[in-house]
Amino acid sequence: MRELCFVIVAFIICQYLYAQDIVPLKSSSYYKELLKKKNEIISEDYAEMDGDSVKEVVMFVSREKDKKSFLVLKTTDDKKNYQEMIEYKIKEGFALEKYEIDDVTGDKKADLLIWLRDESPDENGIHLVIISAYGTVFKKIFEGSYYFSKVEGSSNLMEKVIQYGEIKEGINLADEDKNGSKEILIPREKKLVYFGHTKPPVTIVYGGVYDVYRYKSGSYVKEDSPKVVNFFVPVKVKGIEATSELSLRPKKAKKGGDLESEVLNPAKWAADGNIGSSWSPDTSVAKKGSKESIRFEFDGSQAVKAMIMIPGCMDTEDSWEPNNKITAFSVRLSNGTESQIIRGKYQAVSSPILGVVESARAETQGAFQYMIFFEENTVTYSVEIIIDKIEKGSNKKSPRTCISEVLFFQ
Ligand SMILES: [Ca+2]
Ligand SMILES: [Ca+2]
Ligand SMILES: [Ca+2]
Repeated sequence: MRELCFVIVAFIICQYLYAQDIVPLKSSSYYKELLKKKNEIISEDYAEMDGDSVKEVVMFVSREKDKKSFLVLKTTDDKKNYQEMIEYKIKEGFALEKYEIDDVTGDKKADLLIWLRDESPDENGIHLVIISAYGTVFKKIFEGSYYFSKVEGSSNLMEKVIQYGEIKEGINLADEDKNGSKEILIPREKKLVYFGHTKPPVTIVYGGVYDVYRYKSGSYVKEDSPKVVNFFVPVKVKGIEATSELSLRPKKAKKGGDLESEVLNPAKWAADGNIGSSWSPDTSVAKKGSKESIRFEFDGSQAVKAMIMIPGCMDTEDSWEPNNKITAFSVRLSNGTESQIIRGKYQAVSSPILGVVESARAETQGAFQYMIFFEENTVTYSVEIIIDKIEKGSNKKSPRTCISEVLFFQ
């Protein structure tokens, strides 16, 4: 019992001596001065921020004229007083949402996260400031804002929004960086299309673009390339068939052999992942009045949200212009529903197609692609593209009709 008492007394003495070592905040002249200047202390936290084993004081104060600030304090060298290492003044028009003391930089030292709200009546914005110690210097290592879209809530009921995935609105801190620091992701834009010709008009959100900030030697730096998130997932094609394939027929049969032709542009080249290879029908064997088509089959019943169709011959840089351009084609699903797409008349599409967007391709001058959006919940075993109309290329002798690549998405 005596020994135990001794230990307890020693412990109390040690505590007292340690407490004597560093002056308590409230008895410091810094604190008295602060109160004298009519500062109101709203909160007071202790955290190790710079790695010297002495905790810093994080204070939230209301200064004169209702101006609020965060202060990070360190003890003076003689440990008899406190000094301000940094002051972050909350900007006019902003209010404190919350603050957090957490390590976001991955160095096991606490950082101060100040979340602010834009108080303007017609704005809904969030603002984040991160204060951290880099070596012995306390500084602001990140400052960024995000404004929530106002469309939500007040959106027109006559319009429909099909959102194929989630865009994380706000300022997102993600544990994605390998060095242990958190990555900051802020949505920059949505990848969307708007079709005004449908009843009701429809907006399809199929992806998002985020600005990415990474912690690099003492500061959060914005990455040059944003993070692009695509909600569409590619669908594998199981089989491809075409009404004909452009072939080279030998003029003479080999002795005793058959007239064997060499296929130049097989159907499978329309979905081989290579823009430079294409399917071409063999128009010389086509029956009069019949249309050429190519049919893509999936591995069973498949949900299809969109497809990209890249027409034109792009095997060489100058093969696009001399060859034929497909200006009208139909898309037929396994249940027989069919819709025709006419270049430049995209409002004329019907079920199962919701809308079409044409965009230029970078490979060759003049080249373009059709991005075709299907109605919601479209399911099919196959997609057939029927060539309805072509515009002859400048090569009058033997122009080809090509489909370079077709991609499907679910
Ligand atoms: Ca410290
Ligand atoms: Ca840290
Ligand atoms: Ca190809």
